[in-house]
Amino acid sequence: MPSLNDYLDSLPAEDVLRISEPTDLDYLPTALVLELEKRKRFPVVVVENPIGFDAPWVANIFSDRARIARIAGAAPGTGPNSFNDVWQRCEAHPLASVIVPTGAVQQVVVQGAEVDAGALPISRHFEHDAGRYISSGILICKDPDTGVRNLSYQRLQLKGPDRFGVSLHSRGHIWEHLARCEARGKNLEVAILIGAHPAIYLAAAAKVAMEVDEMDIAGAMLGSPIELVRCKTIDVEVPADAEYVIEGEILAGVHEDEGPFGEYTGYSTSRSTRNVFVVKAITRKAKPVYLDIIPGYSMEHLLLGRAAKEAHVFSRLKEMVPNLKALNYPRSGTHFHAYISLKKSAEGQARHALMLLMGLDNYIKLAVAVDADVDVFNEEEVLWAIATRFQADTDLFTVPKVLCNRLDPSSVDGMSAKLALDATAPLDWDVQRAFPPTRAVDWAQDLIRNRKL
Ligand SMILES: Cc1cc2nc3c(=O)[nH]c(=O)nc-3n(C[C@H](O)[C@H](O)[C@H](O)COP(=O)(O)O)c2cc1C
Ligand SMILES: [Mn+2]
Repeated sequence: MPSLNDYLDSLPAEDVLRISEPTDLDYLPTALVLELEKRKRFPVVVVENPIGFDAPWVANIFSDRARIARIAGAAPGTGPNSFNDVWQRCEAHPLASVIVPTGAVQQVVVQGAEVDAGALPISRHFEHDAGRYISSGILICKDPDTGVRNLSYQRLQLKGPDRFGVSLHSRGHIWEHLARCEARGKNLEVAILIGAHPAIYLAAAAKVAMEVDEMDIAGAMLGSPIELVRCKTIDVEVPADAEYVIEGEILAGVHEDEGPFGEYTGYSTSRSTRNVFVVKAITRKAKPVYLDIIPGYSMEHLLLGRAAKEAHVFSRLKEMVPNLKALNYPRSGTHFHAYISLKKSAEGQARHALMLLMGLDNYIKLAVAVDADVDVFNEEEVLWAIATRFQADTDLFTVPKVLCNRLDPSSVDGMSAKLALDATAPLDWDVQRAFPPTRAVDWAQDLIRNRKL
């Protein structure tokens, strides 16, 4: 089973920015990644010698769509064998993981009074963050009723050698598991996975049915079952080749202040379920690599959060709208805007698609439909379609007071208004786009290629 190191070794050298001089993990790597983003550069960043820690630190793996496609074994773009195609296959045919007796993740085991979570190279990201945060921890737990495993991300604020604050603000499956445990007066056993093959990270970000184990989707993506080992102190299994695992429990009925933390909206927020995770053991490889995810409004946080969702929503929507071409959640909308293109075959179809889209994902506040000749991944083209194929008195509709994501600072009582724009042209439109003829475009493309322009 490939590990994080196997993945890093597979990257072309030009995709990786290595920093070998001793570097402070507080704020510096986050600032570097965000400055690179402004310059449209998205390398994987490796801090080889973080000051005060004895393990290398890596981030920014998920900041590039083509890289995400390669992780899943998919081709870049929206053509055949695209990420959406591969994701759909893996979701339809998950591969059950297997339990093995030993794993590299347990080469070093620290328990009891020896536990010191602060010794992990956990960075500080944003100025107003309450402290050092694990933003890349995959929380693995089991439904106390069915035993079905769940993987999801929850931010973890380091509070002491064996204590973290944690926010289950998305009200996801782990929130439900905890509620079920609390009803029985029990804590929820959780293993925090830090560092594994990025396919496991892509799968953990998926919102699939509660009966589906995200680990099995990762297995399908890698084409072989994920090998798991049993944790030392809790009844949870973790990838045998992981870098670090923190074993412990989320306490039933205990709440403490947590946050603020820089969230994907681009704002610092204290909104939190204020839960508490207590560490029982830390296991790791003899030479681990710490994987971080730059949080906030960073490209990797947004792309990781949306890759599987986009594929899932796209395939659900295409079941109802077969002539759907593409779906993009543009970065500018954090997770609140979505653009679709379709080859309309009947008037009213775009509006039908927009209603379905907003129904499939309650985060969406603005949905825009354009014709198939418009590239939804190019935001300027989408705005051009709005400029030239859309009239605000007839081509939009709004729905007031619908369930939304509470991290939207403009939302009111967990609700927001939904806005849909139909920027498709009428079917009988006789307006021609102005393009040079194909032979001229071919000539220009050849010249650019030959002169390496
Ligand atoms: C990098 C990253 C960080 C996240 N942080 C949190 C968090 O702090 N709290 C939370 O409730 N959800 C967070 N999420 C969202 C959930 O982890 C995500 O929606 C997940 O797919 C939910 O899984 P589930 O459907 O199994 O509940 C985060 C997602 C990503 C990609
Ligand atoms: Mn789940």
